Amino acid sequence: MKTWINTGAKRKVLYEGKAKTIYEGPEPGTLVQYFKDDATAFNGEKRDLIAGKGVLNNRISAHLMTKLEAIGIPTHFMRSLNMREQLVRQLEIIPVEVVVRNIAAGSLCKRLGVKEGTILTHPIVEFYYKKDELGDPMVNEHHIVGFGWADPYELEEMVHMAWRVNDYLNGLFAGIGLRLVDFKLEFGRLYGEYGELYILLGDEISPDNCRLWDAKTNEKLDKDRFRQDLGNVIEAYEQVAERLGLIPKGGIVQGGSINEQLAASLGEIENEVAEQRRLREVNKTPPNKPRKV
Ligand code: AIR
Repeated sequence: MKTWINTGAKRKVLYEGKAKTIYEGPEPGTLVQYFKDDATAFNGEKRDLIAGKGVLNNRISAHLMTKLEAIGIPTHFMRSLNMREQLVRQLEIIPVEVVVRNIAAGSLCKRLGVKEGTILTHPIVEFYYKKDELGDPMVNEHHIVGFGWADPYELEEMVHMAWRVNDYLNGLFAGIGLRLVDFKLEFGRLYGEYGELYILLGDEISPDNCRLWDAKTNEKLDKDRFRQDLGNVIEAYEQVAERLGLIPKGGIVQGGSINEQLAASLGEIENEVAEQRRLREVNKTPPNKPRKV
């Protein structure tokens, strides 16, 4: 299905993030997520451009969200529009990041002195308050409910979904020789045609917010290559996309720039299950106005 989309200069920017720009979507209740090549770490202190990262993350996230939707985890992803953009449902963002850890790495090691690579026999769920000015501080269930960021039912649903995502992605990545070390999820609210509330997975799932290690060598194939100056950042992202079968062998970035023609020729990814979801916002579109789908 092709979507009318205004790629001209007049399209309204709703939010300018560190790695993505959010534009107004083609119909009410939708947004366009544009994946930039910008990479930042340590709350934006370290930054660089990594040619092709946006294209790879757009594709990887579209694929993983579609897979999750197919096992009954509702996501905001509707379909990819082009190599850098995807159409998503507009959600009421819940300002909480949910992190799941299977293997110790990153801030867990720093905070608790655990050795990197330690297998966590009981995977750990952590919460962070989404607030750049404060550097996304760690919080617990009481902060989330007490400050009204989410109610107890919503929180339970988010944690339940995070466990399911962890189980599913662990298996999916194991099948292509990768260890899912940890990842971060974001959620939002959506109201159905009868006013019922859905909690949907939002944001993206990509090597920008998952730690992925090669199962045999433990080589890091994620954003830690950038954070820790390990080099070959784009090659690592390409490795993940290639193993998922999303780009041809040899990659789409050559000599520091993306092969636009090759990238544009990759098929678009569509989340058919999500497209069928009946929602209040979309149904509010006046019937006499031609739908641009
Ligand atoms: N994450 C957390 N905030 C932003 C991101 N991308 C992700 C990291 C890592 C996991 O959450 O990419 O996969 C845990 O991060 P950390 O820094 O708390 O160890």
